[in-house]
Amino acid sequence: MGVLRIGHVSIRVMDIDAAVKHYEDVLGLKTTMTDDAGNVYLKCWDEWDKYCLILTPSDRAGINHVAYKVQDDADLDALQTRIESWGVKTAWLEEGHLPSTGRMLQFNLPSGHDMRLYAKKEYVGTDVGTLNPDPWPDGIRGAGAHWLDHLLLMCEMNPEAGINKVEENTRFMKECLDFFLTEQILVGPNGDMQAATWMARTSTPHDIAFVGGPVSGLHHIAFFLDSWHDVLKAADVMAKNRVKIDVAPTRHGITRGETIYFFDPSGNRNETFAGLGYLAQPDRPVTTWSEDRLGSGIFYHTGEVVASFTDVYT
Ligand code: M3P
Ligand code: FE
Repeated sequence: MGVLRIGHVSIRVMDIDAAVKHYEDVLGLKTTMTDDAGNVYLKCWDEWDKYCLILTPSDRAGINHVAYKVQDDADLDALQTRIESWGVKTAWLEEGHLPSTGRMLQFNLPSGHDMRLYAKKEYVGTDVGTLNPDPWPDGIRGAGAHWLDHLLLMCEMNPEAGINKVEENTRFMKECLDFFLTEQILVGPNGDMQAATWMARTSTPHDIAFVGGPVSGLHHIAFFLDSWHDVLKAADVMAKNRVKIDVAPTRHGITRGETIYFFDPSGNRNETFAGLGYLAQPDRPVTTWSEDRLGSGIFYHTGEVVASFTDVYT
């Protein structure tokens, strides 16, 4: 009951044709629908609901909203009560507000990000089906991403002014949506300030992450790959397609994930992420990264944070 997983993310792109080409040819998503406003809806081959990504034509990059799927329609009413009593206003977006999608409960995270919950989205099935399926379908393109895995939101953090939206979001996700904390970076003179958190509802190390920064925004959306080899192959696909790679294949200490960071043509950061890391459970002890070792948490091999990695986001 409650939140199942990340359902979709809606992002802004400046050149819709270039964006569709990127998400189809490089990541391997397929367009499943377009609408009159020019939005394009796409899904990965291993997903069964109609879309996980909405591309919206705009004059700037960044995130419009992220939506999580809940199990039952009645969960939305129960969660509304909890969210409102926590002190966050909610609104209903009626069925059909987004095509092929049931009613959505809309609210803003303490960091200001637009988040939605929904229970219904049109079922279209995976590309391998459900009867005696092959392990992967014919016609896989590009990196062949399996599914939208997580996103990382940059949240305003200004300790001198007493502002830490990472901590507020983390508390909100735990107290209202039953996410649990898997990992955190603690900083400050007493080492007790959350500068970043990773949280889960599934059994993977994160379904959402928050990192503190000067302003709120989108750091990246991540797509799941099966193996380290698939990550390496994805980098080859990116090189072939002249994609701007931000961080070449490496490993995170945090989550143990194998990763590449790169940009879509509008400058939205993407990640291809492999490895289930460990069995994430609500009673698993939380992993903490201290300020002096946070570089190893982010990039385990070099142990060094690249400035552009945390400074550049949309
Ligand atoms: C991940 C991940 C940052 C760390 C990012 C980690 C932005 O993206 O998937 O574990 O500091
Ligand atoms: Fe990530």
